[in-house]
Amino acid sequence: MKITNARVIVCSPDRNFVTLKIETDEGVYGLGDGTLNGRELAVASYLSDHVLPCLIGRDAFMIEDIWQYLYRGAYWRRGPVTMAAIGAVDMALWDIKGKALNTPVYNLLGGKSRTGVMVYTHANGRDVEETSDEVARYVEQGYLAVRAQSAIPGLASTYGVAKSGMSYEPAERGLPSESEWSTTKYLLHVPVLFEQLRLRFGNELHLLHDCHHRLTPIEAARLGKSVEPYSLFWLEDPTPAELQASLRLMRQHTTTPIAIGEVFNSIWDVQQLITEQLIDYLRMTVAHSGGLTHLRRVADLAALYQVQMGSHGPTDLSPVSMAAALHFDLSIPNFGIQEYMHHSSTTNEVFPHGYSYHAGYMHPGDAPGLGVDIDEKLAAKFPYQRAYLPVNRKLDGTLYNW
Ligand code: KDG
Ligand code: MG
Repeated sequence: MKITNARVIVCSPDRNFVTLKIETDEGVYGLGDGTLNGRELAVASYLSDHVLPCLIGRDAFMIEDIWQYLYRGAYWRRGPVTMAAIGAVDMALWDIKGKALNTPVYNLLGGKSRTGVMVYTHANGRDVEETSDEVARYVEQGYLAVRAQSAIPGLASTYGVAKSGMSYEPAERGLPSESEWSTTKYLLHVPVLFEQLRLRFGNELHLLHDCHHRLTPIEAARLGKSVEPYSLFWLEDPTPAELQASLRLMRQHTTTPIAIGEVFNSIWDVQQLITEQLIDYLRMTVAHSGGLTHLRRVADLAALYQVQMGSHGPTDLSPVSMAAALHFDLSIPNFGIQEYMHHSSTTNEVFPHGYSYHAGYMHPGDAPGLGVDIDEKLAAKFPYQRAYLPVNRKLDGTLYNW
């Protein structure tokens, strides 16, 4: 089955997405997601200008060889733009193979290891009470796990918390806005939030929290210790982990489980975190980690060290990524939990899909391939709009870790 055409579709149905469509001489096509929040056009150019011309005429079934060709052949390895582009190609090829063999992608990955994929969703609010009411709303919908974030008293805006009356979306249209940060205020506030949530919801609900890389290792250790009484499912991105060894310090002080990895792209970015058992959950995602071909290798390494996978699944990955993640989660042995933020109805209309949610679990569906399509006519009505993630500064103006 030969690749005859490949093109990038950039659209913005409420937010920007980069979708790759690969077509073959047998009429079967596949979709891949190459969305990199705030840097979308860099991936689109990497694909259109440098990768796609090399794909024409290749055998679409040679997924491994094409992966190695794009990774090793480029000379310049790793990095989010490169790995998102390779990820998009890889996803599209698994989609094609599934459709050609008339089976869902999870069957190509070894078949189901479980009946459903436990997901967590996001509750956030302007104060503890509003966040708590959001958690209650999701508990009513059957969620078994909820990530809770609340605005920090005394700060004008907090990343990860929606503006009043709007659903939370990480990027904002236009040039980057700036948020304020105070570690002192944050460390005082988070234990109060979780104390209240445990009082209201008891001990069985899985509660998660994202620090968005804001703390130094010793501050992260302190936070991990102070929330121990509230048994978090995980504390995410407590400290930026480019310096993987810094997690040793946190580990020495707390038994709160740690999740890291949504900004990482290759097995080399997490090797020390995994082999020294410095984390409990790995957040790398199919889209930004070179696709299913590479993430499977990462997951296998993680399994040797009892690290479970807990993939990133925000709205800034398209439904194509969500589907790929669910096929992956359903099949791997060391699955932990999957993030699930809800796409807008316009996004869902542009990307019709077969995955579904029921009582705390998701399922990718049994359609051949990934089970997602794109309505190109509708997508064309929503052209790209410049958008960025906010920039973060301390109260004295210092540009701070994000
Ligand atoms: O693009 C960045 C967002 O996806 C990220 O900030 C959201 O931290 C996030 C999460 O855990 O979903
Ligand atoms: Mg996160």
